[in-house]
Amino acid sequence: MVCGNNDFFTELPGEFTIREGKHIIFLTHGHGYSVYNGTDRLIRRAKALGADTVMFGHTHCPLVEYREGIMLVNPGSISLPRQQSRKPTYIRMSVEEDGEINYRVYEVE
Ligand SMILES: [Mn+2]
Repeated sequence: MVCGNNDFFTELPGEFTIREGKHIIFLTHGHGYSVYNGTDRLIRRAKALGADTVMFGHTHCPLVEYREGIMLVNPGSISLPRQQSRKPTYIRMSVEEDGEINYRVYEVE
């Protein structure tokens, strides 16, 4: 877990990277990277950290998109979805035996 913009009394880290399967994943809530204005800053930070995947939140809009060599992953929100459909979403991540990772967005009906 990482600290969000409303987590005022927490020891959670603001961001970190982990290795999973074949990938290096950069985790951040995203509010420090202007994610409402796009993912350019997230991508730049991921590249600087040597990561190939970014997991973030903050927008409450689900996203699984491969751009500029970086996999961008946002599960959206179960409680306060903000994408057009306003359907609660989450992501299931599966790490395959060969180390590849698949992400799939699920909508809660
Ligand atoms: Mn937020």
